[in-house]
Amino acid sequence: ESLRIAVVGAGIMGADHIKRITNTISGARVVAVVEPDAARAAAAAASAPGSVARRSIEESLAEDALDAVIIATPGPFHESVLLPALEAGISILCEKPLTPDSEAALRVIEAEQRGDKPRIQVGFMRRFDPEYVELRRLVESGEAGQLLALHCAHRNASTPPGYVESMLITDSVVHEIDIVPWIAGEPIAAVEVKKTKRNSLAPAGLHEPQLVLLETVSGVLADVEINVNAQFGYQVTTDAVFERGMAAIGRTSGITRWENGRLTVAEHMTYTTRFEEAYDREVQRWVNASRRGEIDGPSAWDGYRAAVVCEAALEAQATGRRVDVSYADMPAFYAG
Ligand code: ISE
Repeated sequence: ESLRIAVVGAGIMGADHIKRITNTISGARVVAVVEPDAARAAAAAASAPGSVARRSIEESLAEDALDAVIIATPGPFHESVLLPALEAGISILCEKPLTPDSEAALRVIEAEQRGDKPRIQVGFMRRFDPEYVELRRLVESGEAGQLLALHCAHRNASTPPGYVESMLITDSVVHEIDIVPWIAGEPIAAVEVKKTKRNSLAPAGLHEPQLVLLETVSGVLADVEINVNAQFGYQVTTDAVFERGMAAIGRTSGITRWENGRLTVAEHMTYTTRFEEAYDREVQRWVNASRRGEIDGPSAWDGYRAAVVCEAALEAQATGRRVDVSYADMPAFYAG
């Protein structure tokens, strides 16, 4: 029996996951698409033969025999889907961020702990990108000595309508906020934000690029250039500085062409292609784990920790000060 999934939200990410599950992933099918925009809902349901369009998660839970849900709405709308899905005891893949703030994240964690085991996996897909996995292994192996610093660049061609300054942190840098402690093997202890000279091509009210400095408990510093109106394309790179050498991931590796006196290499334009392999691996592993009633990736606790760091980063962004980060104690529920 294949995993019967409802996809909530048929925007860029929801539509991408629907296609992925229908065409690439084995052992799962989309049975319902929950999307209030009728045109989007119809287009999405058409790309998943046999699925129906629903207006709310409640309606889908009542009408469809669901084993699982993928939540791909914007972050502020996650909690209202997470809570009924937890109540129903189905498997959950929740796109990042779990919730934009830590209070909501704690409510979700409390609700999850009323069940017998973790059901929520958070969509921090970079953990499934082959190069990130290699970098993590290099740190763990100690082969290059200790990790000392990370230089991260997070560049988007442009921002969608409605993208405001706080989203630099809660929507974009949240990826580095998850992946830096994962690479370093220890949590973030403090954060600082500096604004560099403003790109006049950014929409009104958005002062960026910004430099976000994440500091881990042992003092590894990660500087993140968040630069989301970079025009040229989509680029996410990490340079790692070790005691004995360096490592770099995320370099442009598309087709190389020589013509008209120029040398060009194709660059990605957006995350759905840059991280395609990561998304495919993430969703396949989540499907496989869901069929055993488990998760296989970042948990709601990771989502909570990211929300805590995001809050500190928003304060640092607003005040220009260095802000310390402290977390609640991890419940034993999440220790496995
Ligand atoms: C978007 O929501 C993502 O998650 C992308 O990975 C990120 O690069 C982009 O900045 C976000 O807006």
